[in-house]
Amino acid sequence: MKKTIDIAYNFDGTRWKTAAVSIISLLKNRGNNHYFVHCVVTKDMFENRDARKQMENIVAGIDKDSKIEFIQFDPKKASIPYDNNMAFGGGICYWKQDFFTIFPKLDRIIYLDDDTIVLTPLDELANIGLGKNYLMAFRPGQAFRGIGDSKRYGEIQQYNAGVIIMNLKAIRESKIYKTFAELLKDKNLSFEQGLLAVAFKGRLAMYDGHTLYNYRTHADYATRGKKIAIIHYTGKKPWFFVTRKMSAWWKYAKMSPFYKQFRSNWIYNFFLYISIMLLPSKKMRHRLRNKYSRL
Ligand SMILES: [Mn+2]
Repeated sequence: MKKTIDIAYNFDGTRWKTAAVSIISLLKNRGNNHYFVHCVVTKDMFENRDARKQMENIVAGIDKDSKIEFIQFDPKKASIPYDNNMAFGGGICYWKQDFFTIFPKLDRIIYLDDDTIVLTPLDELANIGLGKNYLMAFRPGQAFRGIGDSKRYGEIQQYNAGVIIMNLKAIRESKIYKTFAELLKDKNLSFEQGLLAVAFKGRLAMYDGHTLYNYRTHADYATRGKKIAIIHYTGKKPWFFVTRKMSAWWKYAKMSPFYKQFRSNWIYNFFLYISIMLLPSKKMRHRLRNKYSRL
């Protein structure tokens, strides 16, 4: 019997189309696997029936044995206070520490950011032994906001939070999640990366067999000449601007019903970014980019 692999995404009503592109790449490169794509979403996304239907059609159109579901996340029930404590002004992609309760029946889950492209079947990640580890991830990451902040915690494993395998069973059984809220009071910890790096200290495994391509780090260092399994577009996004490996993203965007919209938005965003580059302050550029970018 073929196994279905559980995958989780987090997104809101503004990022579902890019999540769809990531899901297309996942399904197109599924090999012999099928996926159950669990989308943990905001209220606005959950209530967007048309968007949900379109995503369901995309999945059914590629693989009828794969499934997609939508789960509305309630921040009030979270293990950490989300309001007034947003590391980067967002929040949606910082919910993964609550997966142990969002998926009460699953023993493990593979989490993918919406800005990833999956180029290989993920059965190896789905089957790898996690042992006592709560989390398995790829290098590198940024668990602390600044250098020197790690003194309090000693040697902490930095990891990339865009692609992770979570040992939900171990997290539930150990009740380690009870430490999250207290740890998050330290403002030097970046939201989920810092929180989990510290809470899971000594139980955070690195997966070096596969290769995650993280364009913001040195490509050659990250891949070491190995085949790229997953591309994670940290920093600037291929739907906004010129990025390394952007052709891989556009290949799958082209298979989506949103291609023409992505294309015209990209042209608009490109010129927007170019004009914004002339502005003197980083804060100002960031604010205008967020306000006027089209997706
Ligand atoms: Mn990301």
